[in-house]
Amino acid sequence: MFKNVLVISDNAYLCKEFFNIVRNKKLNDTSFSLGISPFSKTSDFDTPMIFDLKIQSHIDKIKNDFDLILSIHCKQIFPSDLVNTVKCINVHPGYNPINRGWFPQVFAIINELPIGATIHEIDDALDHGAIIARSFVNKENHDTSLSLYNKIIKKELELLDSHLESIIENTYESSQPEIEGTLYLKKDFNDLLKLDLNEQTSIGDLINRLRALTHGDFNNAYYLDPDTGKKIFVGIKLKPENDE
Ligand code: 0FX
Repeated sequence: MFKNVLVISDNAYLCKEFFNIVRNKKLNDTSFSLGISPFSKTSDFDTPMIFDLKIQSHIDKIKNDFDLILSIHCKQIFPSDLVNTVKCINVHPGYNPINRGWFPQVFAIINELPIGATIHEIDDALDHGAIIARSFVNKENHDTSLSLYNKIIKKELELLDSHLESIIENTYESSQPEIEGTLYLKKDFNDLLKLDLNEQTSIGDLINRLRALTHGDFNNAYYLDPDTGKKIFVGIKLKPENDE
């Protein structure tokens, strides 16, 4: 049974929902603390500690004070020293090993792959360790990055709700990913953003690219205005008939 859990995150919404799950479960023998990265806004979180995983004294403090680290969208890479000393578990917004890495729903739309959410042990590679729980979400042809992301976040919280006790009690079963899968990085996302006005493509591929890059108010896809050289941001609106 783990007694001192560090929840480390850079996602305020998921943190809030996670601590609601913890409160509802009345896990009285375990204490949960919150840590965030130095680049996250402290005021978005409820009294967090700040941990920079590049600073050895911060890593040593974590190793000393906690017996389980739960990463819920923490944007820092976990150093080997940490993952090989303390049990580290990650909640990933993709179905491992199909959708490893950065903004997985974007690549699931572009590459027409299924997607879901995964809870897994952290090892030395990204989104790679033994799988504790995973589940697909219903990806539809009119999903944008945002609508698909919302389904995945909901699924992550469902998985946490149903597996938290077995994780805390250290009684969960896990299995190794079947294959290595594909790992997408931030650079792969950035490489998708600029649209070449002269590129020949199918309407299907163009719609997929635009829905993969449409995420609320984010200025993602753009082309350069041939007259002014200015970036013109592009998004797409999709609505199935009879959908309100
Ligand atoms: O916290 P998170 O939802 O997740 C990201 C990675 O996708 C994930 O693999 C990693 N484990 C985690 C630590 O960080 O990221 P976010 O809150 O920065 O962005 C949420 C979504 O917003 C993202 O999936 C796509 C969209 N987005 C975000 C940014 C910053 C955009 O479409 N454009 C952007 O510039």
